[in-house]
Amino acid sequence: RIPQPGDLEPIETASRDEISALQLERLKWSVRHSYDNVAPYHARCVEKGVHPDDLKTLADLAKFPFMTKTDLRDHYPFGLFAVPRTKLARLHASSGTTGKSVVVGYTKNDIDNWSNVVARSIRAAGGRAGDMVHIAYGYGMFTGGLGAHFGVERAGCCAVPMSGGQTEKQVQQIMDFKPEIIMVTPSYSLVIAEEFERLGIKPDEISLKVGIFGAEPWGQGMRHEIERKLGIDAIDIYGLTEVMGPGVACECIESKDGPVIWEDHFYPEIIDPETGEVLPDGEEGELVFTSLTKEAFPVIRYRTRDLTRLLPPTSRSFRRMDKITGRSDDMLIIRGVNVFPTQIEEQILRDPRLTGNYQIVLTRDGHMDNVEVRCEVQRELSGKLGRGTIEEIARALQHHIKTIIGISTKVNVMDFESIPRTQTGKARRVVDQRPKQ
Ligand code: ADP
Ligand code: K
Repeated sequence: RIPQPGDLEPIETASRDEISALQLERLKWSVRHSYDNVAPYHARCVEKGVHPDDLKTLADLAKFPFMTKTDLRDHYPFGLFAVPRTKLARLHASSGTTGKSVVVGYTKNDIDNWSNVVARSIRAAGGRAGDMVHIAYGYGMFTGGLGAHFGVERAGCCAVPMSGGQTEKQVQQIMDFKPEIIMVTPSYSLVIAEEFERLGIKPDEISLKVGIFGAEPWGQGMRHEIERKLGIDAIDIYGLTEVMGPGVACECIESKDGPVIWEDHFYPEIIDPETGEVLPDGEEGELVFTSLTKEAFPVIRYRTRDLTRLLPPTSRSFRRMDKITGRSDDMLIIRGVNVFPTQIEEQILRDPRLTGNYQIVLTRDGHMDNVEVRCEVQRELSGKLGRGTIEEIARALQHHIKTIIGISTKVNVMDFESIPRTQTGKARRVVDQRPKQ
């Protein structure tokens, strides 16, 4: 399923000079477009004493102000749109994992560009025209379902618009229709995989070859778990509503070394989240995006709050991003130690007896934060392990979390399916029961 040179668009293998030249030309247009058409952005630039004419090189972008999620909320619903409402073709809203949702808009050209980058992502993941794609991302205001859908059709594939939920029906349909590809959140893919297990269907009896997973953080351990349970290649797709939706970046099946950023449409920077200073490639910080072609909802230096690094090109001419370690607001500070749920996930999945379903429950006892890690044994072991083995699993995990992450936890190894499953997409990994400050 590795794409051949003829399957790629010329820009995917262009020289870095060609890419930079295209980026600069588009960047100038995008900054000018925001400045001229988005009043709050104009005001922000005036306040900072910068003008679109100051943009002579890509590095000059650092002089321009940031945009944050708060800006979107402050100008809810349409205050940051750059086109009149008669030019809009569609609205979406963020799923609101954190706080109130935000609304974004697209022109017909925006939908066209979005479809193209999702189609490119599907090809990068090993999809080809003629494939059937089971889409289990939620349809609706969430960008996942419809974003994937239009890309699937653009790639010349057949879309199965299943949406989330109804797990038994998902599995039945996959068995009946035999799609080659599934697009879904990693956490819901595990729920689907468990339903196959329950029915006694083996990975090699499942038609799926490739899964394209995004919308939430997931680590290498989770990748291996999903690949093993569904018998597929698991590919990472990244995106966010404010910048467009899924398909801002996607991994290539031949290298599986982090999502390739579609840099001809989205210009990435990594900044120090404290100082706002731009960091060199390779250093970890907050990912910031500037849209290069968007008409309805351009974003200039939008702070994603996602933490990662920029990596050099490998399978394509574009740079890659490392797996997201977490978003800055997902970060737990536990007795002074910064912890991301995915770090705990990684330790859990070192033990093949445990599933990728877990929950971190935080409580407070006086001034002490207590952390309970709830995890589950695999279906075939459920109810069959002795007390001693369960305790041994818990002790080993506790020890790994302590020595590698540096926090003391109480580990609760539970029966299979003790932890609630997501039906609609993103898993709820952290249950914070600490009193609000
Ligand atoms: P919300 O902010 O309400 O969750 P979105 O659905 O737009 O709304 O979610 C976008 C966010 O989802 C990203 O900023 C990132 O934190 C997360 N995300 C999306 N894709 C991935 C991925 N492949 N890996 C890790 N995190 C991801
Ligand atoms: K999210």
